[in-house]
Amino acid sequence: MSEEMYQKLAQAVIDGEAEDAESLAKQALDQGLDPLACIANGLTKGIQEVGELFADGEYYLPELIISADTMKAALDILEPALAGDQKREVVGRVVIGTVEGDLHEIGKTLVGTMLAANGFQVIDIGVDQPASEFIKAIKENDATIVGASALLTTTMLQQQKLIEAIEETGLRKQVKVMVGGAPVTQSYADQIGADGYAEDAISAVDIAFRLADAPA
Ligand code: B1M
Repeated sequence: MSEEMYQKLAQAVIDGEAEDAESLAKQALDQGLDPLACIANGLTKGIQEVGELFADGEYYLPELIISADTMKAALDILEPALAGDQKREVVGRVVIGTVEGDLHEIGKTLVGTMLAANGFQVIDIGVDQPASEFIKAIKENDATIVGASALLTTTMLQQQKLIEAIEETGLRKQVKVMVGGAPVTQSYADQIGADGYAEDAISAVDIAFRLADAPA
């Protein structure tokens, strides 16, 4: 039954049917399905397929936008169920955002939701954020971890610029840097001097616990 639901959720994203996606997300919760599994095995599979259709020239920008909006509509229903799962004391304060020049928000938001669900206080500064905004938020919130997401090969360079800017402002000892996003790899993270790299939202939680020096 769950496999069928995952496939329906994926298809709704591929077809850009937001109302279907919302009602499927509600049904999935009513049926007691794990919201994280619905996101990972349903919605994410769908948006990945959309990415491939776009790369193959079968989908254009409007379809990409409609499918992304469809995924967000279903996430709006599933994410609160994730966040309600686990309540703990605040483990650390994380400033998270997507780097300058990059408008991709879904993965970054999902990582933020998973961190919040696992006891981190998350300050999400949004997309297309220059290093100066990350730094402002780190200072204002006395953050211990900063998370920078990048989905484009062109914008992942901004993650390095962010680390350099943090060093220049003398905050490097106070804050650990975690990077992620589809084109980012562990070796790139090592190369730019990041403290942690996570491939997906689940491993981001483990990495954040390690960076916070707290037991998972
Ligand atoms: Co864009 N886009 N896009 N796009 N888009 C990609 C990334 C692309 C791979 C599609 C493709 O060609 N196959 C391609 C990048 C190519 C490249 O650089 N190598 C691409 C392109 C080219 C573009 C434009 C340039 C298209 C154009 O205008 N011609 C343009 C750029 C705009 C800009 O940013 N300046 C563009 C625009 C868009 C939309 C705005 C239409 C839309 C985003 C809408 C939105 O977010 N509100 C969009 C979408 C939806 C995609 C794809 C299809 C899906 C991205 C997504 O949401 N995935 C994407 C193809 C793909 O990724 N397969 C694509 C689902 C999400 C859950 O996964 O974001 O990877 P993801 O996040 C994961 C992990 O990466 C990780 O955990 C998350 C959860 O598991 N993670 C972190 C992410 N951030 C992390 C941070 C961490 C740790 C882990 O620590 C801090």
